[in-house]
Amino acid sequence: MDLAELLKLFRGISNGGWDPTENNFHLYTLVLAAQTLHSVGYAMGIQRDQKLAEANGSNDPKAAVVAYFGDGASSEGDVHESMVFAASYNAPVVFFCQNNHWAISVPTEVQTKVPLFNRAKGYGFPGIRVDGNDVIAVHAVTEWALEHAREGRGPVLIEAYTYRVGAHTTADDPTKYRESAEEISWRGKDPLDRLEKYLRNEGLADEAFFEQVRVDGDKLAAHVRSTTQGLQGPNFRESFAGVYAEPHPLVAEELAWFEEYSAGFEGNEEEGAGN
Ligand SMILES: Cc1ncc(C[n+]2csc(CCOP(=O)(O)OP(=O)(O)O)c2C)c(N)n1
Ligand SMILES: [Mg+2]
Repeated sequence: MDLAELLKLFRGISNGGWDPTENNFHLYTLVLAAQTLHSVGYAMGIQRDQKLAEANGSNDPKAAVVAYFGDGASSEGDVHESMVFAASYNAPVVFFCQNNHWAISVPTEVQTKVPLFNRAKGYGFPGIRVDGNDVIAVHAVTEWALEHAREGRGPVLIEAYTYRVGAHTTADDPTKYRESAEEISWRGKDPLDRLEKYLRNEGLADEAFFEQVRVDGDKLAAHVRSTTQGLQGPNFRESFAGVYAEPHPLVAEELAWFEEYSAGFEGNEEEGAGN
């Protein structure tokens, strides 16, 4: 999907923003780890649909779900519950934990006393640690895990071992809680540089290819910048309209209050209070 479309959510302009069915890509949840529960529920739905389809003689390719979450998110109860359910129902789901060593200022050692992939053993399904800075290895492991899930062999936990070289957000200052030496050593393992070196060494891509990648990248960046900068402020009425499918008196009451409150911002844009 268009990255600029996705950034509407980050700008607070949209509560979701895209149609999950269009690209088979679900909406983000800002509530850490909630997506693992959604994924297992969805995977259990797939499982039931497939049983019905097979009973009706269908030979359609089988589907599975991948749920992405961080090392910090792995401490949430939601992850535990979803792994219990995934194992109990042998759900076609791949849990992909991006262990980038940090959850804002909290290091992974605080989140877990064992390597994260080992947790899968306790739930009764395979757990694999992969070098998260090795693009090809991550792709291969994900493909294997998805095939495992699609074939009805149950869930898999992948731990992609990597590092967050930058700050968590623009409001975060990593110099307050970690040594820059750690950052520098991981910068040397940059996955893109590494892939480029590999492709060059193996003679799999020539200079023209890398030049094209640079041109495409610059074009995409320019598109994302101009589209994002051109986005209008949020329409707060949409937030109220999306709470329930049917009108609800309490929502209507709260919207009326908010409209009155917004109207108090004399001289500002109509949407001023919603920004
Ligand atoms: C349930 C919940 N608690 C707290 C937060 C605030 N929060 C946002 S990101 C974050 C850290 C996430 O760390 P990690 O899962 O390691 O993901 P990373 O940012 O490293 O990709 C926290 C605590 C939240 N969004 N949801
Ligand atoms: Mg993290």
